[in-house]
Amino acid sequence: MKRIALLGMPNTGKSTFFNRITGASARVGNWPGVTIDLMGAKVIMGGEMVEVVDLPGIYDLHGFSDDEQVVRHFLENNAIDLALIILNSCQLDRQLSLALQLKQLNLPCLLLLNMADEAKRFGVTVDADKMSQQLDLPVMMMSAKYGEGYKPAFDAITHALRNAQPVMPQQMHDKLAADDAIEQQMEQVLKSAVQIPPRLSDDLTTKLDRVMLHPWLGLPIFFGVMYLLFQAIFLLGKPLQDGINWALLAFKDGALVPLLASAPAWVSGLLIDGIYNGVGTVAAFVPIIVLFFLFMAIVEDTGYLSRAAFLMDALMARMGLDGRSFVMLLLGFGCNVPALMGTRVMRSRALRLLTMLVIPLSLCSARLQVFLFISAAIFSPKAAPLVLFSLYLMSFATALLTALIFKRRLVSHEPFVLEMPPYRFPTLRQMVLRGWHEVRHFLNRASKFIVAGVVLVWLLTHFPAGVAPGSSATWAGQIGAWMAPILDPVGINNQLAIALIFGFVAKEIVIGSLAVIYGMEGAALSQHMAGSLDWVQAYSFMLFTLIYTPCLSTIATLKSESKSLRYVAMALAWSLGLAWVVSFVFYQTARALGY
Ligand SMILES: Nc1nc2c(ncn2[C@@H]2O[C@H](COP(=O)(O)OP(=O)(O)OP(=O)(O)O)[C@@H](O)[C@H]2O)c(=O)[nH]1
Ligand SMILES: [Mg+2]
Repeated sequence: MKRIALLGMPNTGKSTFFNRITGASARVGNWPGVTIDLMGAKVIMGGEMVEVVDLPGIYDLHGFSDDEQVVRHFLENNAIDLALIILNSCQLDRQLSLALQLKQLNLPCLLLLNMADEAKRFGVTVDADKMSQQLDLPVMMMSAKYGEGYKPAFDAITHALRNAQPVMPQQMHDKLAADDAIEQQMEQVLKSAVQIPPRLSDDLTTKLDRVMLHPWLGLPIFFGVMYLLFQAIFLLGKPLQDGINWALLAFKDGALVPLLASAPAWVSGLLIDGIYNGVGTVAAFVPIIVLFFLFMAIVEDTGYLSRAAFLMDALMARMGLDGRSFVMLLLGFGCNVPALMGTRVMRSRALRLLTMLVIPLSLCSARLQVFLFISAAIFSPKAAPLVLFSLYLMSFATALLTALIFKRRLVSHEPFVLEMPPYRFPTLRQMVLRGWHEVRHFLNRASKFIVAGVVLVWLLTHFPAGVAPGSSATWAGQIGAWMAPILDPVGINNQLAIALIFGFVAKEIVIGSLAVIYGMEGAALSQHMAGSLDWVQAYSFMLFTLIYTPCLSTIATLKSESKSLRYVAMALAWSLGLAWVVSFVFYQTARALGY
C-alpha cells in the first residue's frame, strides 16, 4: 500500500486537509501544536488504496520537543511514496525553508500552499507555476478549510502517486546542506514568485486584538467570555438533559419493566437497577458535555486560546509555568488526557512535568457531571451555580498552589515565544465533526468503564446473597466500614466512599454508581440524596472528588508521557493527600462553625 505523509509547520492546516481527504475527524484547532501524535487513515486514490498519515507540525528537522521527535522517528523508520508539504501561503517567508529542508531528504514531494483564502484577503499573491519551476516540484494553491483548489490538488496528488516508488528518507543529519544555501534559494524563490505586502491587511484581527489584548480589559473580557459560555451551555443543555431523562424513564416504565416482569429478580435487578439506571444517569449529561466541547472548540478554533495564553503568561510565570500551561489547563476542563498529551510541545522537561502535575486538577467534564448532579440535588436553584463556580475557583486555586509548591524542584528556563494566529471562524463541518467525536468518546468510555463499573457496584451492593441490598452487611458496606476511619473525619459516608473508589477508574462512574447504590435514578435519586446528606457533607465530597486523581486514563497518560513511575506515584500521592487535607479543613471548619 502506498503511503503519503503530511508535513509542515504547526497550525498550517495539515489536519484540516487530512480530514478533508480521508473523511476522518482528527482534531483541528487554531493553535500551534494541536496534533501531537501520528494518525493514519486509508483512502482510495486513482483506484488504489493509499494510507495518509497526519503528523504533528515541526519548525525544522532539528527540533527536539517530543512532538517533533514523533515526526523524526516516523521519517527515520517509514518508507513514504509522497511527502505532502503543507505551508501557510501567508507565511511563506518563514515556512519555505522547511520545504527546502524536507526536499533535501530526497523524498518525492508535492508542495501545497494552504490558506489560499486568507492569502487573497490579506493581499499576498503567489505565482505557483513559477515557484514550481524554480523548486522543481509540483506546487498547488488551495484552501483545505473551504475547499477552493482542492480538486486540482487531489488530482495532482493522484498523478504524483501513480509512478511513485517508496523511498526511505536519507540519513537526516549528515545529508542536510548548509543552512546558508537553503537561505539563499529561499530568498530567490520568494523574490520571484511571492508578493507579500509590507503589512498584511488583516483588519479584523488587528481590531479585535486591540480590545481582546487590552492591558486592563483583556483579562476581565476573557473571564466574562468564559462566564457567558457556561451560562449558554447550561441554558441550552438543561432542556435537552430533561428531555433525555424523561425519555429514559418512559422507556423503562413502558418497555423494560413489563418486558422483564417474568425474569428472575436478580436479572431484572442487574439489568434495570444496575446497568440501565447507572448508564442512563450518566447518559443524561451527554448533551451538556457535547455542548461544552462544542463551545470549547469554538474558543480554540477562533484563535482566542492563543490570546488567553498571552494574557495569563505573566501570572503563570510567577508559578513557574507559562502561557501554554494555562491553555493546557483550560483544555483540561474538557478532558485531562489530551491536555496532558498537549504538553509535548514544551521542550523543557521540568516545565512539562510541572504542567502535567497541575493539569489533573482542572475540573474535567466527567467531574462536571458529578458536580452538576449533586449541586442540583442538594442546593437551591439559586445557590447551585455559585457552588459550581466555587468548585472551578478551587480547581484553579489548587492548581496554582501545586505549581507554587513544586516550582522550586522543577525549574525551567525555556523561553516562551507565542505565535498569534489570525482570528478564524469555525465552519459548521468542523463543529459537527467535533461534536460527533465527543459522542463517540462517551460511547467508548461507557462501553469500557461505565457499564463494567456499575455492574461491579451492583454486585458489591447486592451480595453476599440474602442480605438487604445496600445495607452495611453487603460487600460494599464492609468496604465502606473499612474506609470509615479515613473518610469519617471529612464527612464522607459509606455509600459515598464506594462511589469514590469507583471514581478512581472514571469519574462518570461516580453518579452511575450512586444511582446503583441507592437503587434509583434521576429525580428520585436526587430527592433521596437531599434527604440523607447535608450540604456540608455534599460539598466536602465534591471537594474530594475534584482534587483526587481524575481517572485511570489520566494515570496511564501521566505514566506514558513522563516515563517515570516515581513521578506518577508522587502525583498520585500528592493529589490524594491534598484532597483529604482540603476536605478535612473545609468539613471540620464548617462543623465547628455550627453548620
Ligand atoms: N482560513 C483558512 N483556515 C484554515 C485553512 N486550513 C486550515 N485552517 C485553519 O487553521 C487552523 C489550523 O488547522 P489544523 O488543521 O489544526 O492545523 P495543523 O497543521 O494540523 O496544526 P498542528 O496539528 O498544530 O500542527 C484551524 O483553525 C483551521 O480551521 C484554510 O485553508 N483557510
Ligand atoms: Mg494537526
